[in-house]
Amino acid sequence: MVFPSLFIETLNSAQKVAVLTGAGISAESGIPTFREAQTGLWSKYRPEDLATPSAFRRDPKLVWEWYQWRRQLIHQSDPNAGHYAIAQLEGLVPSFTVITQNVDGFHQSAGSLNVIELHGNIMRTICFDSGHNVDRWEDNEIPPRCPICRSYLRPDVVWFGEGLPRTALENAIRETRECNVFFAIGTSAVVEPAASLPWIAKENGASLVEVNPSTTPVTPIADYVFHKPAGELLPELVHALKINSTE
Ligand code: BV8
Repeated sequence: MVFPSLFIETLNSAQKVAVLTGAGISAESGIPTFREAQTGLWSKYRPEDLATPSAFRRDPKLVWEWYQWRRQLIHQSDPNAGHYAIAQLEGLVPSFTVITQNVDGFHQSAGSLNVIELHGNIMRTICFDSGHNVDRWEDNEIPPRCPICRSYLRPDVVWFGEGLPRTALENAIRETRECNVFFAIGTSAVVEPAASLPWIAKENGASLVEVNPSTTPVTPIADYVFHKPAGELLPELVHALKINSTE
């Protein structure tokens, strides 16, 4: 793929780059995105109706088993070329931050070092009442109970209606404000407050880049739009940058 020369020059001269990723970056790893219908057993549920505290209170077993199904899917899957390309980009830019809405940990598995998890991580488990991390538990009740206070355990992810981890959100907004180039990759840009980050970047003078086969609310305000799958486009971008840097 031939990239606009100004785009390559902008990236090569960028001191700070921030990347916002959504479920689309993990689509080529075989992880269904939120916008696609959940596959198989879960196709009759909407994620927004499962990923909430009230859904968990109403039916803790159902919600726990949904997360167990997703954890299994992630265990059986791997980061894809898009994750690895982002990890390589980190090495080509003086300051590089991945801000992810995903909870699968694939950016870290692919080698990205500076990752902000806005919505937590599905592999971590916490006590529903205290919020404390729980690494192991005895009983095989579903959901299992906290060994300390006996309330239910839950995945350490941010549900709809819950606040994001304050430090993660503050750091994400700071990096978004300060970056020269902001990528929105594989996100439908609907879920707040993450969805506002592209606008914050644009308002603070960043060049805004979107990588998504579909059109989203970001598309009309982006400076560069690549309607291609991330796993295809991003390795080509890394290749173009490396060639350019040797010229
Ligand atoms: C908050 C973790 C306030 C869990 C997630 C009413 C009541 C309460 C809140 C609200 C309300 N109305 C609005 C809100 C705010 C709400 C919200 O935004 N709702 C939406 C539905 C309108 N937000 C919240 O509730 C947030 N909290 O507001 O709290 C508050 C403040 C202080 C104190 C207390 C409360 C919390 C939001 C976080 C929810 N948790 N995930 C879990 O994973 O189970 S959200 C989850 O959905 C994801 O993390 C992600 O953020 C979102 C899905 O979006 P995407 O990642 O973009 O994925 P999607 O499938 O939509 O799109 C995929 C894209 O990829 C597509 O565009 C597709 O074209 C593209 N694609 C596909 N293949 C590829 C590709 N791109 C590139 N390459 C490919 N190969």
